[in-house]
Amino acid sequence: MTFLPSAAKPQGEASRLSEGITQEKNLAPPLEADAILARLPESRRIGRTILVLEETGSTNDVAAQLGRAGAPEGTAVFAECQTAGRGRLSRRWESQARRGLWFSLLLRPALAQADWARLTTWAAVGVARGLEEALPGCRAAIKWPNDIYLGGKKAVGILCESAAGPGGYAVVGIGVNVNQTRADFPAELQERATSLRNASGGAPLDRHAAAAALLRQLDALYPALEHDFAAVVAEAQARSLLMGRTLTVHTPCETYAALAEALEPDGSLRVRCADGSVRRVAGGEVSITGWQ
Ligand code: BT5
Repeated sequence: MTFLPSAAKPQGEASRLSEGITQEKNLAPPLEADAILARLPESRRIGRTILVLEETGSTNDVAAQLGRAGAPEGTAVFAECQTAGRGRLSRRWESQARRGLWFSLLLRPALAQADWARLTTWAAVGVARGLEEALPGCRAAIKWPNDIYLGGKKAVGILCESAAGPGGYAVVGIGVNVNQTRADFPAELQERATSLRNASGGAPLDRHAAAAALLRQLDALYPALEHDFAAVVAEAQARSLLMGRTLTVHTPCETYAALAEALEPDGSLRVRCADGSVRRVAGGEVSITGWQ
């Protein structure tokens, strides 16, 4: 708790804070750090320390504050509710209380900071494996670069942020829809978003087991970030929703149509334009033409 930022409400206050929230929310078992820790291997790096907050603005901000304060690599910050959960370009991330897993990992990869961009691909593959462990039989697909889809709908968003320089750190924020029903999502997301519960046919899932599956898979894959990134990229490509499809690519400078060909060794996307030219898309936004 030494590192706990002032804006974050620790879990001990949960019962006092819960007055006035809906009965259904109260019925969902609260997330307990100990119940996640008990399911993790002793040797882990990811999830070495786990903090669960009842409410905060964004777990990415809490993890960044911990990073600046020198907290150890692998610290995981979960929040039951985020009041300012965000996606890329400051887009809103719906983080309904006790329905999902809203968490951020504090990392200090032993790589040149130019290679920290690998974290998005690593997280996408690790989370995809974690979802498949949590929900046996499901198939998790990656919509490059940072979304995970189940049954054609978005179930997870990933937001990587970093601070360069000496003492630099990276924060990997992961939002997993676990127990929402369709009606729990705002109207504009109901056709595009899903949860593990929806994908499994309706029964609520144990969020502790799901959190532990995600952390275990991310931990198991962490050495590959440094030593076998080609295998991570190969798996991301095999899981990709984009390959062989016509995309609309939006960059800050232009918008153009292109065919998704492959992932490059650094995790960026190689596309082929109508005139035959090949481009490498390192960031920005892609949408599949004729799709959501
Ligand atoms: C993302 O951004 O998908 C990254 C989301 C990262 C969320 C985690 S939660 C823990 C940590 N703390 C944070 O504050 N953030 C991270 P992007 O690709 O820009 O997608 C954002 C878009 O996804 C929105 O504009 C909506 O269309 C859609 N969206 C919002 N909430 C959603 C939800 N719960 N499920 C599915 N789609 C959602």
